[in-house]
Amino acid sequence: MPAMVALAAALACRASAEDGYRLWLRYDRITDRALRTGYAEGVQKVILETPTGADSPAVSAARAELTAGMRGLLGSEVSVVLEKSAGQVAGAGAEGYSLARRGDSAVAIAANSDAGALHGAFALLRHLQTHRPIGGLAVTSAPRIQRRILDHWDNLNGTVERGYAGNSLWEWFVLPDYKTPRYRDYARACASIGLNGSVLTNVNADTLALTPAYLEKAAAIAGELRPYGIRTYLSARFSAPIELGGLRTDDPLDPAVMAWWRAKADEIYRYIPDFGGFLVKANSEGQPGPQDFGRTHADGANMLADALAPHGGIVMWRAFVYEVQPGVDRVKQAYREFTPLDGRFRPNVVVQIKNGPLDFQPREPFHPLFGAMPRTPLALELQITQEYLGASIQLAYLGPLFQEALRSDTRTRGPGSTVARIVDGSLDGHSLSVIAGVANTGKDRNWTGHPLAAANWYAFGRLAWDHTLDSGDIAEEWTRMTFSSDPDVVAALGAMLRTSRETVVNYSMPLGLHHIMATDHHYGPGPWAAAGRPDWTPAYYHRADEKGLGADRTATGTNALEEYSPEVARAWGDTSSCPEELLLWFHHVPWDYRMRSGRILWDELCLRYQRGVDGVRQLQRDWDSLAGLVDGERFAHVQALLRRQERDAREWRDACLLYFQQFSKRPLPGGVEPPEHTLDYYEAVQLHYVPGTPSGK
Ligand code: GCW
Repeated sequence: MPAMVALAAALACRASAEDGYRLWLRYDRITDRALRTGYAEGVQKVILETPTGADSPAVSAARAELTAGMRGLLGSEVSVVLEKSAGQVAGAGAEGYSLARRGDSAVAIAANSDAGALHGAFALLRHLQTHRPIGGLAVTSAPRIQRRILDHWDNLNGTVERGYAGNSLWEWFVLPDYKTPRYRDYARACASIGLNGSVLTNVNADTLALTPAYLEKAAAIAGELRPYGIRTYLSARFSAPIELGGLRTDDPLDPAVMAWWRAKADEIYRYIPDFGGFLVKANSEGQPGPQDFGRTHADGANMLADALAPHGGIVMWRAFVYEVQPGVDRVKQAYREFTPLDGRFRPNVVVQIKNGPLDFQPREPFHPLFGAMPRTPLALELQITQEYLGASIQLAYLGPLFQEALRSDTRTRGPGSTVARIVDGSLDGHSLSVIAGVANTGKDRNWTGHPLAAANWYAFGRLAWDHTLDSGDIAEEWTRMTFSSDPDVVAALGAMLRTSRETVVNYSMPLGLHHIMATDHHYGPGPWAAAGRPDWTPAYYHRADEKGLGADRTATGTNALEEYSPEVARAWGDTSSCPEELLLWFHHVPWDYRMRSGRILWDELCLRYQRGVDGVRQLQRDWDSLAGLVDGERFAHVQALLRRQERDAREWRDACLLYFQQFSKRPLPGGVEPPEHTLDYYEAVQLHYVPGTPSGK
């Protein structure tokens, strides 16, 4: 081959090798020779100990992964053998595993199920990928939450609501005939971080998904996910009996409606024998539901639950409900609707609640329903896709947000009544437990758009498996697996990931501000925006006036605090003990209020916005320091996106400060850069065709 052609081929090969497709499952050769040799000697053989000791799709997936992984990481062949385990593996639960040395040259992965063995295989590979010692290898791990699910807001036409990584992964039109290899790779990625379920379709549901033709397609996807222990679920549109069945009603207490759903459930299980169940958005944002017939959420959920129960399916009934009700704060409504129903749901129903009472804002207090329905299993819904944190254009590592949500102490049953313990069922003794993350995946070659956004998928899975893990440690693990274990890379990228979410909070909605984004597409600032409904209008939330800023949710205001435990309400109800991060969520605070820094609110607000911009510049410096230490393709991509993020951050700062300055009538304090344009300029900014936007203008 002529030299130039060879060079071009080599470059092309290198470039495509680092396009992000392999995610954290890269298995590139470990360059540290001593380490590699040590691993190769210590892991010549892997023994999979399972209850049957027999082959199965999950076992062969584990074998394939170990073989490819070891070959890649170590350049050596590993022999994988099966053994029947002697008895229960203590501490491994149904899906967990234990890893231990067997003599000098083998490792045993013991599990109580084949899925557990697969999880163990991924754990062993992770162990090596992150360069941990294998000397005294002794790890036992089991998931704390039973169902760990990705919710895809994917539409049957291929678009993804709030999806920023291209079209849907599911190629409905060519299914069931063609099954892209991506389905397997998706399943591998999910299984490798401990996930075990996928809701394929958007909660703003299309009844077409429940027709035989589409069930056949869904069954084809289910078949690809199954070997990796990933169960398939679908969203269900409540009006399906009318739309598909030709019934005159969807009244959940109507025997014909019940019979229709029973027959539909039976049909689904004929296509997908291990179907997980339904996710339902009802009587929310225009979706049909039981209230259309004067029935309750419990009536609706129970009717579906009864249809699924004979097959072992569950209903995940969302609590994301709000209607314009004069005098009732939007953030109070779900609590008012759902708490009276506690104890009235079937055992195979979970009520699925977003982390905060509003809608996935950059920071929210925990949702007051957590702890308020002890007789009902409550699922936590987190948003992995960055609807309000810069889409897949801005870097926001969400591990800290997820951790903050999970560790929030509701105090409803004394100290330690954390959201995590409510969700995992341990606080109230529930056996059904669910955690869901709204996926950020799409057909982009690198799966998640921003080359660093896959860290959010990763962090969700790891925390869903074990909510006691630290999000900073998870960031480091992901960095090592996805980029490199070079200490400079680990330090710089680790710092970027750890700080990025707070940086986004600072330049967009600091100090508890919320819902001040642009209408509809939600990308960029819009505190002035005037949408139709009052509760879609930023002023409903920021309440800026000449006196001050923030929503009064104390007893003198909407009293949303009354929905929290007395301890929490007391602490948050007083500006002096309310965390400053939540101050403007709960209080209307005078512009000259003295903050803990000694500065007045206005000055502090300005400096927070500036800190956000400075934070992005720090991200840029950190990333630039990695030139030559990470591959050129991802380096250039992230560098370009950070440039855009810096511009976006300045726009947020300038637009919001100019807007709020109309009310505060105070100058910008020292240290805050003067705005580039006038307020009119920012108010006139119009973005078009922002990805992931339902109306798509
Ligand atoms: O966050 C809002 C989104 C909607 C979404 C809705 C929900 C799927 O803007 O796009 O609809 O929440 O969670 O149901």
